[in-house]
Amino acid sequence: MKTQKLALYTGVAAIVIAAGATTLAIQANEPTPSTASVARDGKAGPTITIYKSPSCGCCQSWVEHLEANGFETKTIDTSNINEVKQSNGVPREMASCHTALIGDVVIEGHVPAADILAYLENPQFNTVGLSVPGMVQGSPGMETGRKDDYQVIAFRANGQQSVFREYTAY
Ligand SMILES: [Cu+2]
Repeated sequence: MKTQKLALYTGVAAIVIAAGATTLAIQANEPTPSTASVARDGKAGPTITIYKSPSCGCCQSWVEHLEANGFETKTIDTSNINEVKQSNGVPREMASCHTALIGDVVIEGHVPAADILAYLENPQFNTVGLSVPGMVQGSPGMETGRKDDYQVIAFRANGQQSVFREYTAY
């Protein structure tokens, strides 16, 4: 009788240990694959809406640069891009070919994807967004072979500007 009881207890203990080991294994393995897949397929990027003229080729190239960096893009062709700039607080001296919106953040012109992500992580107080004014050769979407120096500008609606990032000899 005594021996039978002991055998029963030992059996129960073995089952509990086995179940515990399975739970531990699941907990240890689960977070790793999901985190890795988010980073790998690059689907975690922000959603951006791009307003551009239908005939703007460098605008389209910039959209592709964003997509290659994990952004979800929505392109809206418009024949009145200046109106989009005005209604979103883009000063005339900040203007470029296309205007893009991420929520209420304005991205004007050929701003590199990395700078957009850095700005979104750490938005600057009272700024409207970022701009690369004009059409700088060498900036993303403007790969002509020439690489001119340029600045990414954080701008305010009142016209104040600060240099967010500078590209020289890149
Ligand atoms: Cu352009």
